[in-house]
Amino acid sequence: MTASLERTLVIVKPDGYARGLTGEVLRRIEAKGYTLAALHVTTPDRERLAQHYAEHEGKPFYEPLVDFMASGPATFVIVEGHRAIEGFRALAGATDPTAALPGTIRGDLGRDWGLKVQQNIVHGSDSTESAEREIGIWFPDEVSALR
Ligand code: RTP
Ligand code: MG
Repeated sequence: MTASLERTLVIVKPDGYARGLTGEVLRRIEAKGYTLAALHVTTPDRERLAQHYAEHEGKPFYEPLVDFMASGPATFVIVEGHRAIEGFRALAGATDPTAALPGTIRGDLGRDWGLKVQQNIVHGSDSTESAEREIGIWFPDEVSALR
């Protein structure tokens, strides 16, 4: 194993699930050559969402973000591959789906709906530390499962 083999936590958020875009997102991840190491569908509970989004507590979009994320089923995925954290962030595109470049998940499939929070289809961990922290929240049995 080389140091660049990484795991990242991807979430197809409730908007992506409700719009039937889960398969399209997973297709892009697989087409890029990353591995789907674990996957489950659940409506996220507020307690774990508060842990997941702790860095955003107090920001104007925090409460709408937790409400949105708790609003319905989402798909949680551990994605594996060399430099998968940066690679998935590139696939996802910019946070604001209006500004996200065409060719990215958010740029191709997302838009601004005029809501208090950006509904932007996917989440991807932003560092190795975040990835391991987030995997520990949503996949407690997979904490040291990197193959
Ligand atoms: P993510 O964590 O979901 O992968 O997205 P990100 O790093 O690109 O964005 P981040 O700054 O971590 O924000 C987390 C999520 O909060 C929502 N958000 N809405 N002003 C807004 O309306 C706003 N700002 C952030 C988005 O759903 C974003 O993905
Ligand atoms: Mg983030």
